[in-house]
Amino acid sequence: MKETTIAAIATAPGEGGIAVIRVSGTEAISVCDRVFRGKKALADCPSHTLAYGHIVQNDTILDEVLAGVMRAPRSYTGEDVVEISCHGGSYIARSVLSAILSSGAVLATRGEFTKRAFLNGKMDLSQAEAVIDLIQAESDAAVTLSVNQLKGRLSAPIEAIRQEILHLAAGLDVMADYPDEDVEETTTAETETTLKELILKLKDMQGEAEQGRLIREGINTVIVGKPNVGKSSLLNSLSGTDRALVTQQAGTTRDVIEESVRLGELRLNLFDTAGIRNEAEAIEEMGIKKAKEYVERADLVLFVLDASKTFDAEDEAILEIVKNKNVIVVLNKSDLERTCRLTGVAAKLPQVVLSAKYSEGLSDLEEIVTALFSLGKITQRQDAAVINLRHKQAISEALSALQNALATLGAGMPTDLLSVDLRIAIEALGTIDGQTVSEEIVDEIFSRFCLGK
Ligand SMILES: Nc1nc2c(ncn2[C@@H]2O[C@H](COP(=O)(O)OP(=O)(O)OP(=O)(O)O)[C@@H](O)[C@H]2O)c(=O)[nH]1
Ligand SMILES: [Mg+2]
Repeated sequence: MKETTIAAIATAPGEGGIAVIRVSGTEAISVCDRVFRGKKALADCPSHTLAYGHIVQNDTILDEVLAGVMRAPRSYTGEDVVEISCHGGSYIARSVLSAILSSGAVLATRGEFTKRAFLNGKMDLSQAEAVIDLIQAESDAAVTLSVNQLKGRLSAPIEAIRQEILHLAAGLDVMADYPDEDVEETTTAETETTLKELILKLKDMQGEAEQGRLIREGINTVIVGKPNVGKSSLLNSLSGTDRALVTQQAGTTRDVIEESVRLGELRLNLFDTAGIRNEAEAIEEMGIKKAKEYVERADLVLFVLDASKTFDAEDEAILEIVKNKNVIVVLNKSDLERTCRLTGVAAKLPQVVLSAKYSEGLSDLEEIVTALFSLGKITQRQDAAVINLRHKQAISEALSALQNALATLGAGMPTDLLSVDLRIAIEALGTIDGQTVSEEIVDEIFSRFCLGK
């Protein structure tokens, strides 16, 4: 089937110095030549050169442009590509695009340029996903991680692991097919060692993935504590807003308030909750129930105490709710005289002394959060790659298949059973760079792109 030639405006909508119309496909150059008037035809221009000229439709000059010609396969999509830079402003860009469409191109769908790049082998699927992440990245660290993924830092190690499993599976197949032959035997002990190594490697990648998620999507941080300790003040102080209502009255916050804030290199998705106390009114009870639900899904809990009050049984009760989480004890109201003494489990938790009201000590909090998630390491590591939910699922699928294989081996079961597990792992890892991924998933991924990319 002959691929169509596609075109779209590649630059952001709105006013701008220039706008770029990108055209890709076997007919890209001839389609553009039908409306381009320059010293010579684009068909006669060498690859990777710019030609000056005009876009003309029905004898009317639409705009003065520069057209860049990139011949296959040395282009973004791997096909012939023409990029026409015209004057900015959506009216001009749209009329140039419309001229190109009427001379034979069709409008590109979302992500179609990048999808073609993938289908033509210019990048693998995880690299294509990195393009989306890069467009949507919000922090420097997230940009670095996406660029790494774009360079193939994720697919290369995954592919290496996949190859090792393939090798292992092939060895087992040989043994199954020629049980009596004196072929080089993969011994059970060797297989076991290899499996264990592979499992460790995948677990490592999972850990890295988790950190990648925290950097890109932010750390889900729930602020809990007794009423009136300054939870809402902390949210306001960290976000530099008056988003949450602060009063001297205990029980001010009734519903969960959410605000995303930057803390140095990190992004925290903060959730301010209702103060937790034993003798709460019915309406407060609902808020408290919600607070507990949020704690369950939290990556981090900021347990706020009033440093000028004593640590009591109610605080102990809250600690009981959050104890399985990453908890930082925030001793707030450091401007007042300190009477709070932490005892027992609480004394062993990481703690920070600060004043939410006067925004003092916030950088100490940043330091502790960074240390707790060892994110300092990952933001500085230039070779780390971000892993999205799809990659994560593929890795866990492969991981549990390998663990099954190990168990099968341990139970002394026949090796062909092992092969089944290995195939599952190979299949799962192959979906990461798109070797074994279904068309549906490919379409879903590219539909997340913006037009013209
Ligand atoms: N002195 C001092 N007062 C503070 C500080 N932080 C908060 N406060 C005061 O403590 C009171 C309660 O603050 P909030 O932020 O509303 O406390 P909360 O924990 O959200 O309270 P609830 O929503 O009722 O659970 C207010 O009067 C704040 O001004 C601080 O660092 N120092
Ligand atoms: Mg509050």
